[in-house]
Amino acid sequence: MKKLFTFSFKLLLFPVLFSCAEKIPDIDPNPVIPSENQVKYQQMEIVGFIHFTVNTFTDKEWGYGDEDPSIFNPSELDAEQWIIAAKSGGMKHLILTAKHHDGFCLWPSSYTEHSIKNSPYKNGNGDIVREFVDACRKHGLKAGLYLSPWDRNHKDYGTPEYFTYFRNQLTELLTQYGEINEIWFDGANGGTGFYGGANENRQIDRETYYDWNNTIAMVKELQPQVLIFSDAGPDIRWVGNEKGYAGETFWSTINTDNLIIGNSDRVYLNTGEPGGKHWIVGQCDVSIRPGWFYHEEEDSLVKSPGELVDIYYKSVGRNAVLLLNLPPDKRGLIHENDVASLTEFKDIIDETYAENLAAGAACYASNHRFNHSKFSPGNITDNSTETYWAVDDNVLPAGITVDLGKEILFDRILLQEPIRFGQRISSFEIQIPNGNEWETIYEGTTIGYKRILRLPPVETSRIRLKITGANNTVTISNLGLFKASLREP
Ligand code: FUL
Repeated sequence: MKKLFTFSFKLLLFPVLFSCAEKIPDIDPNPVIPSENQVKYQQMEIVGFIHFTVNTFTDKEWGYGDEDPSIFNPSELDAEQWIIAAKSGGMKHLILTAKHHDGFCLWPSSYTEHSIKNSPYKNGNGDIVREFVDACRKHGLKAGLYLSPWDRNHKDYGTPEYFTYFRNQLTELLTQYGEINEIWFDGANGGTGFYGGANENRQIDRETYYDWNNTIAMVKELQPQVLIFSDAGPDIRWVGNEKGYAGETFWSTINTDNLIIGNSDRVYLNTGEPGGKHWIVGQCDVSIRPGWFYHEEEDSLVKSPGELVDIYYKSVGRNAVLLLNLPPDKRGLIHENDVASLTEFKDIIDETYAENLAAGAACYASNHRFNHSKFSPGNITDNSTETYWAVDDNVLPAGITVDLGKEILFDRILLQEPIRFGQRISSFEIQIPNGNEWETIYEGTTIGYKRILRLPPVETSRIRLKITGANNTVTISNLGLFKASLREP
């Protein structure tokens, strides 16, 4: 009875609400939603890493910190070549290792002699951070910087003096190079090192040493728009592995109270938590080669376009951002093999997603909010992530059918939620007609910003998305159908 009353009351109110204020009552956002900058970051989908330091010249992955700066001498360094290579792989943003664990600085920091200023590169007058940010800007990419908290060179590492040094370096990077889009804090911290000649093992308390809350506040004060990556965010988070895979169930929400930079539960990072109090974009880091730095013997071990495509589906296709590393070689250039594989990877993705076979298809849903066009079922096939289908509150399960008008063959399904309202869907099914019944051909969990399903080829004239679990009013912004490029694995 009460339900009936609410229902008819809503109907009565409906024309009044729309005609008077012309304001359509939207769905309520979830308690936890992304910031505008986090949405923009997620929309970039593929970003890149540039790992470059003394290791490139010593053939190591982790420099000890005792390297002589004179070994750092790239013969043909061209930061624009990095950017052009990155763009051919679809990257919209790059992150450079301004300082890796060895402590060697790619910019002439005033706080140390262990830097490019004591190298032969440009007779000690070089600044690769500057060359990098300038090249990014010239080619329309966003620039981010990696500053390793662990420093195996610095004599004071482990004492409060080093912490001041670390903050001074952050200040240099955030005040001398214009707008920086991301600061990347690595979790690897503590162990053996040169430490100014002490050659010992030093450990720090990962929870307290960097006074992270205040360090993060300092970074944001210097550049309010900058996004900070670490195991614990606050803006972008590690997904618990360096293989480029997000969990099949992947929530952008998580509780940072359970996270410590460099000491977090990897399984938790890999899935997040539906009721998590913080929105932290997942970022899947992986190198195009076995190592993060360039090693000649890995020239034949560059990941194939097919392997990169697989990683794309396990990162971007699972609601995360792909961070792919391209390490410059001793010349200071991204190697030809890496460029070739990256370019073909992007061509394959572009070929697959060139035509949405569901574009403009008619859609039907048993329910759409207030029966208003703002929430119309057709919004999921209009190729816009700004429009969305939504149902009335508390309608679950919620089904929507896409009528393709004729039999269509596809093997990729792309689903999107309008994440400005939060992440809602926890379970769904994909169904196709089988006689008079709907047959479920796929069962999934999360969707988020983007979920791509890889299926064996399906031929049908109608497809139904049935949302069976959600933490708030069901809404979907996009359903796309695609046929994979024949070059896809
Ligand atoms: C790790 C580091 O130890 C690796 O050298 C690399 O920088 C990778 C992205 O993060 O934790």
